[in-house]
Amino acid sequence: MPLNCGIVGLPNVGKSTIFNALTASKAPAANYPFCTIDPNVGIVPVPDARMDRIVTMVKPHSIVPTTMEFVDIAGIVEGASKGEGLGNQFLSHIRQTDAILHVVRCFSDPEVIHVAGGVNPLHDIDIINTELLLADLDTVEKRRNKAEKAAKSNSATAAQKSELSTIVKLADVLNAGKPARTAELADDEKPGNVDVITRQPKTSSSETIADEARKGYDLLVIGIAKTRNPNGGFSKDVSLITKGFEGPLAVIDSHQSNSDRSTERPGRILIPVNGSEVSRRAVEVGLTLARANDAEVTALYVTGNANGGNRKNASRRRVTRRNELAVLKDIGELADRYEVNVRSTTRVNMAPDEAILRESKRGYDLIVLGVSRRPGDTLYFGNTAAAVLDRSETSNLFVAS
Ligand SMILES: Nc1nc2c(ncn2[C@@H]2O[C@H](COP(=O)(O)OP(=O)(O)OP(=O)(O)O)[C@@H](O)[C@H]2O)c(=O)[nH]1
Ligand SMILES: [Mg+2]
Repeated sequence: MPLNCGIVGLPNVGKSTIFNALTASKAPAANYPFCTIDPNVGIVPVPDARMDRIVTMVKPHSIVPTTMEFVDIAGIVEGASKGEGLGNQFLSHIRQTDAILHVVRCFSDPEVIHVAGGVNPLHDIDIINTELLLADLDTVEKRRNKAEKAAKSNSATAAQKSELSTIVKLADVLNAGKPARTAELADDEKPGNVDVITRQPKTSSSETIADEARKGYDLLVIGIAKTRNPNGGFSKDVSLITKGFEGPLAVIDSHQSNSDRSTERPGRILIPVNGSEVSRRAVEVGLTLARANDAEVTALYVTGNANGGNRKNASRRRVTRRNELAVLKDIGELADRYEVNVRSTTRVNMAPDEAILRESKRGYDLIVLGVSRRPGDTLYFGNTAAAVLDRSETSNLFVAS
């Protein structure tokens, strides 16, 4: 669902002018207050450099950028919540939007009328905020009576009780002149259920992504700032986003700071392989990235401890060696198809996580690791992936089918 954004402010401050600039529309914008009465609506595609970059890599058949809807709302004046100007008409239009864009006049132009007497941005901001706050207080007080009766009846449900406690907390902050979003609500107290304007976002961004992901996608790619939990494993946000998503996952654990973003192209990519389906998938993803970034790839063959020095294991080692040759041959053929140069290397007598961590110190920009998801509330890809996540100093991309 595209987001929508309501444009609010005093009359004649330039809301429709900004709306026209944002949406390339021709809504009337003229030098008299209340030029806009019925809201103007415009929908625009949202440009995104990250999407452009993905498009150059995967060359999709169609590209559908997300959109943003702007709603240019009638001007608000002092006393609007009590019926001044266009009164409460504007409120229903603001309540239907996800975000509020507050336009404040800072230009001085004697030709353009200022409804509050003179240009004073701080005072103007205050007028609008106060009107929104008073409108919210009105809404909350209207709901309070009904909520009190419902919560105090013998058959009151938990939802009815939490609605009343939400309303009481909202009324307290609004009466103290603070916006509804400053109320400290418990997890089950949802301001979204009480239709206030100065509200908090209904959910955290991780929950919003998780809700969207559950609708069913063929691949969920997660690239967020905090992927690691300081006590080990993936962060709470990563687990929250992936909870309930059952399809293939790609989790990017970036070790670059924001200021490094311009040099984000990986130049050397390490792909641990062992012949499993998941590691082959990681090879395909790694080769795709390498081709798009003109990067070098090293395939690291890891075998667990089957290569151990025990002489009795000689025949097992021969099987392993055959497996290694078959895997590396397969990668060589894939690399030819992707037109990427691949170097291969093997580390013997070493657990896979040790082998990967040791090799990763040789100046790689990215490790692409094929993994399988294990059941549970927190995201867990097994011991090898956990060790790489906790200890590697390189950025990682975990690819799970
Ligand atoms: N000098 C100057 N004039 C501006 C600027 N922005 C808007 N205006 C003028 O201000 C007047 C009002 O602009 P609108 O965009 O209609 O303002 P509005 O906030 O939509 O007004 P209402 O719909 O009446 O609430 C118009 O004559 C605009 O040309 C600006 O940045 N500088
Ligand atoms: Mg207007």
